Amino acid sequence: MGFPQRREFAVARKTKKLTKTELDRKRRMTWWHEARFGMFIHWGLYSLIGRHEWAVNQERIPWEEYFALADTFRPKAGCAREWAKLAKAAGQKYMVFTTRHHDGFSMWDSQVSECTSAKMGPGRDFVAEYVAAAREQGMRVGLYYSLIDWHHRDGLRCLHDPAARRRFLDYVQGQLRELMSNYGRIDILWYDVPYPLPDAAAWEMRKTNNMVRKLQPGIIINDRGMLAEDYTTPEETIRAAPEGRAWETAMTFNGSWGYMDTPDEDYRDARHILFMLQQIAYGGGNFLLNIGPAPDGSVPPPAVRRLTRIGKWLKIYGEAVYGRVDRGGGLEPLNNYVEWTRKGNTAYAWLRHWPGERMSVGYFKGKVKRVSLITPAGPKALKFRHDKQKLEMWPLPRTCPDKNIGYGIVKIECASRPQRTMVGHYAERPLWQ
Ligand code: H79
Repeated sequence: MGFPQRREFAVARKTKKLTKTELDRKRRMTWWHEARFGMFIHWGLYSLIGRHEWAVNQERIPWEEYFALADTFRPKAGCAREWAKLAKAAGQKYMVFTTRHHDGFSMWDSQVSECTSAKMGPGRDFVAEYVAAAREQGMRVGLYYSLIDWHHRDGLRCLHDPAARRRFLDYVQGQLRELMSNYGRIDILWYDVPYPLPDAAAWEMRKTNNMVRKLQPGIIINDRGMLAEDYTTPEETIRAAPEGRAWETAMTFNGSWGYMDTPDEDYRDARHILFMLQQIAYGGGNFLLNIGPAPDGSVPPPAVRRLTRIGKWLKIYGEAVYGRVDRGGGLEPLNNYVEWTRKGNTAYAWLRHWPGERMSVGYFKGKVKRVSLITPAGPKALKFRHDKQKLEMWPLPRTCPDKNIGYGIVKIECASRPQRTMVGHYAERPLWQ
């Protein structure tokens, strides 16, 4: 697993003058940065197989057999509402739903395909259900769309046959037009796997994204359509994009995007998710955490349990995560148990091991104004003493006030930018290299 490259978290240089394109991007990305944490949902025919969303490809399952699964795809009513409620309870602020994955099964009433959830088995428009549910819970709405299509007759032929490419692009553009026209406001378009065509020109991506933006003026588009667009998308890893570039880590809970009934211990646990959320926030990124609902639409209990605990934690400590968290830099971890996020002149110390009744942070710089311990009952002022060597804070309770996940937050408000580096003492070195 990778972690942000601390050395890359340099402090923002003097703000250069932004071009209009950059300024527009900055404006439309504001809510997204402040939201920080989103829910990814992979759900489709592959969920009925329950062995990863690539099963049809990897196991060479015949198409007739695969699409026959649609006949038994009978999810319960209102499942999308369950996901949206769970996302809200988890403290997630946006959702991204697989409208069509690589298998070519469209989860809405697409007019340009025969393989849809409306025409086949379920007889339902899941995109419509999802969008309504997300909106109802106050979530921003994202749509995932796979460019690769394993099932479409021109999905591979498009590489060598111009007529096939025309048909395939008409299909892709037709589907995107439907998604961008028929479901009200869409906040995010999350492309995936631009295979097999070699470049953006072959995909007609400029034209397509112009159409998308014309239909959805505020939309944010990811970088998987062979154009950089609005943000970079590391998958199953945490790696910061260069300064000035937005990024989002998409991650599974248990190693599969589609439903897979793995044992509880295969799920990344709540403490680790929080650790990753902190790492990502420190690096100025977003976290899109996936669930793979079961065929009936229910969310696997291990994911529900973890998301619920994380949401309970974020209700109390969310200010260290949401809003105008600055890309970090210069706040080095204290051994392996205190990490940081920063908002302007305020540093949040994330304690995943409790130090006892006093806390001492060596090499801390910045004019400290106020220190408080965040607790479920609200903030509690701490005494502090700060000299060249260290910042000392007390009285802390004997044990971590967070009985839910055992992750505490101490808020250090300063009159200047807080910093903790060991330059001049020991060479600065990233912890994870
Ligand atoms: O939807 C989830 C995954 O199914 C999908 N992205 C997440 C969000 C995905 N995961 N891994 N991959 C896709 C692998 C992609 C492999 C590719 Fe290729 C490399 C596609 C194109 C280049 C190998 C070579 C497979 C096709 C050609």
